[in-house]
Amino acid sequence: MSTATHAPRTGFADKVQMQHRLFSELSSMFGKEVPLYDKSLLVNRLCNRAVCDLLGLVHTGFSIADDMLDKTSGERHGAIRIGRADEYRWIGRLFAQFAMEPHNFYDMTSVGAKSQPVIATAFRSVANPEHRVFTSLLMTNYFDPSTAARIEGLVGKRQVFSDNAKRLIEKGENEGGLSWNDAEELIKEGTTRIFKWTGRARGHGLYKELCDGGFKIAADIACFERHHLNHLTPNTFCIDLYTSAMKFCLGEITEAEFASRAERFLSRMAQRADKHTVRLLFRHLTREQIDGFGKGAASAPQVSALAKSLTERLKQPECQLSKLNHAGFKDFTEGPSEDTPVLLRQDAYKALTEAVVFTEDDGSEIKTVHTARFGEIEQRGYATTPAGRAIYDKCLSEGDAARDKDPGLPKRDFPAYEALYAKAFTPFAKSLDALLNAGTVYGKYSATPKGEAARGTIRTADIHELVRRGYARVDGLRYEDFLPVSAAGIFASNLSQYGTKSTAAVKPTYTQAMLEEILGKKIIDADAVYAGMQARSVIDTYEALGITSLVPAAEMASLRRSAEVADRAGATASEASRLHAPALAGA
Ligand code: OOG
Ligand code: NI
Repeated sequence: MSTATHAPRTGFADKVQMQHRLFSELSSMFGKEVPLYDKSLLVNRLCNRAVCDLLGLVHTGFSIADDMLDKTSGERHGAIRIGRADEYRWIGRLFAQFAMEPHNFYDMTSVGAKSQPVIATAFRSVANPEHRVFTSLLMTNYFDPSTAARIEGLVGKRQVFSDNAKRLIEKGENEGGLSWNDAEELIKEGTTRIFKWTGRARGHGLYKELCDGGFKIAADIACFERHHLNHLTPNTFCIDLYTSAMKFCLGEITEAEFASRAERFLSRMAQRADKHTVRLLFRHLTREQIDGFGKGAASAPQVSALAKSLTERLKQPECQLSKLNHAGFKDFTEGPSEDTPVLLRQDAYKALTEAVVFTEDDGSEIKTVHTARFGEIEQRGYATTPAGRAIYDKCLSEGDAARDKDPGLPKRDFPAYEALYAKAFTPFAKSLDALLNAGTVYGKYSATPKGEAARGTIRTADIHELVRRGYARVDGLRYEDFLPVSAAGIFASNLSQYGTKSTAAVKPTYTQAMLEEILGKKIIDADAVYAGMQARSVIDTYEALGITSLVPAAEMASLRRSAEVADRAGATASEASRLHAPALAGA
């Protein structure tokens, strides 16, 4: 397995900085392709600014400059869908040049009614990722042999990676990096060719058959000429505020309704946003900076004023989105309930209907439309342990079932819907400390000066007790990946099309090993890395406090085994270097 070696060597561009440049350029490309996306970034920035103003009241001394706000709001994930195994391997090699490695295997062919004919992994940095790309591969043997052959015939003819792009990737591999000139050229290959939407397609007959059969995803892959970005998802500090703002700007809810929601969301944020929340949202701030903030408060009139001023700002002409091409916003947010800060919450405006031109084999052209690309938003919470994930899965299915009984509720009475959905998630603790104590999320521990001063007198190695006594402190680990079920929901709900069954005589079984073979490298198990990061931090804390001898040998050995997984993947190094790297990501 390759490790994430992105320390800048002489003459080479830093791979993480290259990654920021790539995503900044992809965002500009996508903003030109999809005006609604471009405008939604402005809505996101205005909402995030309102959240920051609120946090400045609650935590005195907290403030965020515009460039930092843009950088933090500018974290993104993209989604692409690939048609051929050899293309998939090139994609893996391309992302490796940007220090992005495959994390987790997602078998979308076996998620029940939401199944799709694709398997996937997500490319991201191992340590402190800011960007990710969910990358699917179409499985043609999910289909009957004749459809499979027709799909293969179409995708077999295209060349997505130019010879120049391949040459640059090979150069980067052979030499261990790229100069900034080469890096910029490779980024340009991405934004002018590999990920670009051209609106040109082939095989209209197959296209229609696939769409009519419920396989819009397959049609989106098989008939188009590039790995066009399906969506590019920015990061929000308060997804409820953002989604309501989008609904207001799209004309789906009234100004009065938005203003009242904004007030409600901001005031509950004021109550809940403790120092851990600030740490989760703003990872460029050090623990010391956050500890230095004073305890303030946001009074009801202050919250109300913030909500009013945000409402006014959203009324500017730039935020009038209803005139743009759109298909409305989803009715509810995917993921945990709004009061449960784990994993991630996602929402979206629905897939747009865009003009396309099919060129047929005889050279004739068919002008029609295609509906695939949508606009997503996300807010990330803490990474769950396997125990936490099991609780999540159970809560999710209860929440889904409750919603399915009254699908009109989110639109009819949003607060009632929120309460109904939150009820399903009551088994989850709501604060970081409670989540950690319950063993449902991962944390990163460190010794405090008070703990170091107490060396020699400490009689417990219970990590939670050490935190309670002030000898250690903890940060939550942010969840950096995707959810198979939520990802399937994302595929399905934005297309107004549910999943589809295999049309092969027997549905094939797909494994992680198959995708690793295609990639030519191992896929990193993200859960093992989260567990390893926690284990490494616990070991370091014990050592700093001089209490390693209090820990049973078997437990210590198991911690070390776990920590080695994270060390090997490169997840426990280089945090300091990243945090001090200059910000390059644009809006
Ligand atoms: C990818 C869907 C997965 C997410 O956010 O869960 C995804 C796709 O639509 O191609 O992006
Ligand atoms: Ni997505």
